[in-house]
Amino acid sequence: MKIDVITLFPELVDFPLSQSIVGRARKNGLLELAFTNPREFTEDRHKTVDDKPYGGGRGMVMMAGPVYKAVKKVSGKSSYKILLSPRGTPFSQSKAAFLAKKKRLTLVCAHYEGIDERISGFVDEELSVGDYVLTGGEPAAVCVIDAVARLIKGVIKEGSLETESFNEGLLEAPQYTRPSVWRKLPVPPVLLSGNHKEIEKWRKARSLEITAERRPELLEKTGKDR
Ligand code: 21W
Repeated sequence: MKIDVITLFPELVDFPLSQSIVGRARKNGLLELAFTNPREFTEDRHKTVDDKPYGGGRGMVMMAGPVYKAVKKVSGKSSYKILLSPRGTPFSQSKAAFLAKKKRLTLVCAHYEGIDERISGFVDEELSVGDYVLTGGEPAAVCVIDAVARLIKGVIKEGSLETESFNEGLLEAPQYTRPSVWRKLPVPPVLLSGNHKEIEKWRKARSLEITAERRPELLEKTGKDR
């Protein structure tokens, strides 16, 4: 898969995705990232990419022109275009799975107080990564790319994905590793028992318990037929 990222701050996206699993995927050629800076598509001496909002208000708004030119330069009809926006629809695991099927993506990152609204007609959809305010779309692009990259075949070990499907919409049971007692805190004995049936039962129970406690809306979503 190739992903084009349109951003004024390519390093904010490039570096976090040069490490660990995604970094390896890029080295292996399973994922190609390319960065395009709207500043390269300005006409004036000062390379202006933003201006004051019409109607007044604080901050600066990114101009549609340079962003539009950057998008047109990198992505033909074949690329699925996403604008990262705090007003977008919520990003999710199912959206990641949908995007992982695409051959090419273009992610557009806003900065400052967002991009001129008229850019929205030139993207396929707008995504948000949650109800909190970021300084720009770059950390959101990192989240989306990371979640999509690990679904590309060969990026992580076969089998790690299949059982997952976001744990059937529930939160996962807690995990433990060595030592079996740490600061007087023991690992739940069932996990040391070797009884795989009991372990499975314990995990399912903890999973339901912790989901009911922390994210009750996840139980309602898929029903309680578990
Ligand atoms: C933050 C852009 C706030 C626009 C004054 C009057 C992309 C994001 C972003 C940003 C505003 C995502 C205003 C979750 C996010 C993003 C930068 C709004 C409007 N100012 N997901 N009106 N949270 N954030 N400013 O912030 O670009 S996806």
